[in-house]
Amino acid sequence: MILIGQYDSPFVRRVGIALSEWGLPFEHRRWSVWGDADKIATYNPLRRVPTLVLDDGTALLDSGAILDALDEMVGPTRALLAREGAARRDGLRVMALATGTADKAVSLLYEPLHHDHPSERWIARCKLQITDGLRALEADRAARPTDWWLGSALSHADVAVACMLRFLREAHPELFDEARYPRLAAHAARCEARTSFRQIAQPIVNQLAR
Ligand SMILES: N[C@@H](CCC(=O)N[C@@H](CS)C(=O)NCC(=O)O)C(=O)O
Repeated sequence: MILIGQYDSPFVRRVGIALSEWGLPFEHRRWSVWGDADKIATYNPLRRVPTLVLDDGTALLDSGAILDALDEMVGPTRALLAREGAARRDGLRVMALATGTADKAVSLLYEPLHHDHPSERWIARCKLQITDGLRALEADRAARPTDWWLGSALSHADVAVACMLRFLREAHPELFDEARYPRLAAHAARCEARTSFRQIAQPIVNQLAR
C-alpha cells in the first residue's frame, strides 16, 4: 500500500496512525498538495490527501472512506469502529465533530494565505465553528467514564480527535485554552504518548511556499 500526503494533515495522520496501530506495512509518499499536485492527480483527480493506493492499484480517497475500507480489510476483531448499530453511529458522530473541526482549522489557516484581502466574516465563522466543535467534544468526553472515547480500547474516534487537536494547537494556539478543555487536553496527552502517534507526526509546513 502507498499512503500519499504529509503528516501535518490531520486527515493523513489519522490514516497513518491506524496503519501503524495495525502493524500494516505501507510506503509513505510525502507529496505536497501544492508542489506535487500533478503527481497526486495520477491517483486522485481531486489532488487531495490522504489518498491510499492499494496493492491492486485501486486508489481510496477521503480519510473516512479509507479507514472504513481498512476496517473491513483487517476484519471485525481488529477494526477500530463497530460495523453496525448504536456503537457505530456514536463513533461516526464523534469522528464527524472532530474532522469537521479540523476542516475549519485547515480553512482558517489557508484563508489569509490564499487571499490578498482575507474575509473577516469567513474567519469569524471558522473560529465560531471551531470553538463550538471543541465545546461539544469536551462535553461529550466529560460524559464518558471510559479510558478511551468509545470504551476500553482505542478507536478511530480517539485518533480523529487527537489529530484534530494537534493540528489546531499548532496552527491556532489562541483557540485552544487547556483550562477550558481539560478533558480534551487529557485525551490528547494519552493518545500522543502512544508509539504510533509519536512516530506518525510532522510539524505544519506552509505548503503554499513550496
Ligand atoms: N474530508 C477529507 C479532507 C481532506 C483534506 O482536507 N485534505 C487537505 C489537506 S489537510 C487537502 O487535500 N487539501 C488540498 C485541497 O483540498 O485542494 C478527508 O477526510 O480526507
